[in-house]
Amino acid sequence: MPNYRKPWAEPYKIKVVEPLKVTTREYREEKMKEAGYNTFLLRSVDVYIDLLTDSGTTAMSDYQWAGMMLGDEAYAGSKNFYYLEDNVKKYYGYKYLVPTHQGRAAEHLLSKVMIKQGDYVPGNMYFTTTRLHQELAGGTFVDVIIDEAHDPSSHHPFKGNVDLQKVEGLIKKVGANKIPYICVAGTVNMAGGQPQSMENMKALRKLADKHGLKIMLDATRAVENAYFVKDREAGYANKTIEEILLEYCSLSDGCTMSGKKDLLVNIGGFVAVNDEHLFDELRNLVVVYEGLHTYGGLAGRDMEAMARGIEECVNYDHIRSRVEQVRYFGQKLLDAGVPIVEPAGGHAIFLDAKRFYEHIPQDQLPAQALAADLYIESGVRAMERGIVSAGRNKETGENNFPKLELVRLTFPRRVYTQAHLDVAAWHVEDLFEKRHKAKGLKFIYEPQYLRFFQAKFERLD
Ligand code: PLI
Repeated sequence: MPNYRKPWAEPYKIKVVEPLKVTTREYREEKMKEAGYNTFLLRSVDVYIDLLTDSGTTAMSDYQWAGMMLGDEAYAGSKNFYYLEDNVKKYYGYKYLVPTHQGRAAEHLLSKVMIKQGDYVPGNMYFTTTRLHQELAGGTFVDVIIDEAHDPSSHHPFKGNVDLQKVEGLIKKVGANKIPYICVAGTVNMAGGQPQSMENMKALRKLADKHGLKIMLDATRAVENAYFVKDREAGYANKTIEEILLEYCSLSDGCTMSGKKDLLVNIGGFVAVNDEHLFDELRNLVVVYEGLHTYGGLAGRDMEAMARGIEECVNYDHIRSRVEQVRYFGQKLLDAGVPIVEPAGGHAIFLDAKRFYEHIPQDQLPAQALAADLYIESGVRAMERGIVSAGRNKETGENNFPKLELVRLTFPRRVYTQAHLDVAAWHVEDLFEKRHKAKGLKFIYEPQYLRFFQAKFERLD
């Protein structure tokens, strides 16, 4: 037997390729300046390895592409909708489905239907679009994630867990009638792609039942969460991903979904619930904002691809390679002493900009600067997840100062090979060695909503 670790490989082979453009440092410096030091404003043709997001950037399988040809583009009652509905029931367990064009559209509908002015919505850390829709509907988001989630060096295996005492505290303070639902995500994107344990979700269910509260799941990466439960939680090693996913969802009353992540599609989402009355309201509202309730802003072919994506994403070999690829990248950085959020998350590795650029204070936007510098040095595109993403306080208008000041390197599903990961890791390590030269940034343009997408910056001298 060889004396090295048994290797694993991506469980697919490549049938179609898309060439990558290699550019010079001078070219990228110019492009970054033009983009106002915001990686969202770069053109993707100028990017070498694109780790901006895992959202909609998936490579679909031949099975999904074949399904695209079976799109039933009827305005009403498309057969692809019924297939999707069957698969949502079978794999996620929810009774009623309302398709939407993507995740934030599902959040929009759910928030509008469930939240009233003056309500409070507890959640295991905010997500940008989720919180904004809750706020636009008149609610106030309250973070109830465990404290370890805000500590990038904590090795807690389930940093996505809800702190039940924080939820109890909120119920005591505002009363259960001011809480339309508890919003739970697994995995938790902004915490570093960290999972929630089944034990924690079960305990939360008990607490919610005691107070007559609903739990709404952000199931966008619930399959990745299921992989972590199987890998880390006692009693789950011999259960299938399908079994774990069903059990997890059964502890909630419904979900919002961005199909652009776990479900391996380039566009699509849905909201799914068990309560018939709530379904009725959602189905009524979807026709206002998205389209008829049997397409919700999607083409028939998109629903077909998503239905097939559900079947593929629960495959153990797929989800293992997906999460292990991320872990592999994280381990390379750790071995080189680069500060990252630990343990590695499900979809991304998050650089800890507070430790990476120790000399840049948070109000000089160290994570934004780090993402810009990484692009200039290497052509690798990442994303800020710190003070810029956290936006301003809805009442005072002051900047929110999140404890986590991160740069996210996010891995599209089935797109890059281990060699791409090696190249990207090498560049991060190289930048870490030169970190002392880095300078901060300041805003020169700040949009009102979700400012990180379109803001522009200038270098500080
Ligand atoms: O990008 P959407 O509208 O399909 O989905 C919004 C959304 C909801 N929940 C979670 C946990 C997300 O991660 C999410 C979108 N995430 C993006 C775009 C990302 O880059 O992480």
